[in-house]
Amino acid sequence: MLVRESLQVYFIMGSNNCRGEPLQVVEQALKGGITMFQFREKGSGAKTGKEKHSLAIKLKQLCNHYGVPFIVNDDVDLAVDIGADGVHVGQDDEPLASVKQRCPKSFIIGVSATNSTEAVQAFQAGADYIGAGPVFPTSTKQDAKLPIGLAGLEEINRLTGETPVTAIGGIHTDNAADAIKAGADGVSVISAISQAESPQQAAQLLNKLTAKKR
Ligand code: TZP
Ligand code: MG
Repeated sequence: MLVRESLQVYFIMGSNNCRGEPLQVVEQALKGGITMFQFREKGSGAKTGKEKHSLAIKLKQLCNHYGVPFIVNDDVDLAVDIGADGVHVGQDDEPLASVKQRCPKSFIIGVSATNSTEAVQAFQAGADYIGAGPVFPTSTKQDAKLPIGLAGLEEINRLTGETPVTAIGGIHTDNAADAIKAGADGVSVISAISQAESPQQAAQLLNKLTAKKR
């Protein structure tokens, strides 16, 4: 599947983001129709070392079973080691050129951009997709930059040519469709699914709200 299509409902999660058991939450999200998954194990209480490695492998197997790409946040070594489908890096992580050198050609490599300058840099450096945001206020990421709003998202879309863009930050079922209208290829969410009463239903609804006539 093309990266653009896989971005439709991009669920991002670490063990400290969910109410229930991580494997169960991700399986429900997969059943509901997420189209990409990112393992983002960071922040207080996050697993490290062997525990992180072992959870990553289990989640990767689960995603493989549902045919959904499994992306690792930040940790290029882990992504390569376990044969993930890709890796996602932020502005303060390893530079894209070096990440590309260390990863298989088939890897999907995503880059975060918090403004249009960063987005254009990521586009020029050959990112496979750009995570643009935060679009709306979020309490999930403590050090998140100021929200760029739908206007900021539109601008990033306009300046980054054919590079697929996913909207991130404060995206829920009430504003997911607006992000698509602003030109995003899909939405990236943590709490909208991980904290939902039913992660499966939340994923299902997000899938409906972001479906485009392709
Ligand atoms: N990057 C920008 S905002 C954000 C990340 C990882 C957090 C998104 O979490 P939520 O709960 O979907 O607002
Ligand atoms: Mg990062």
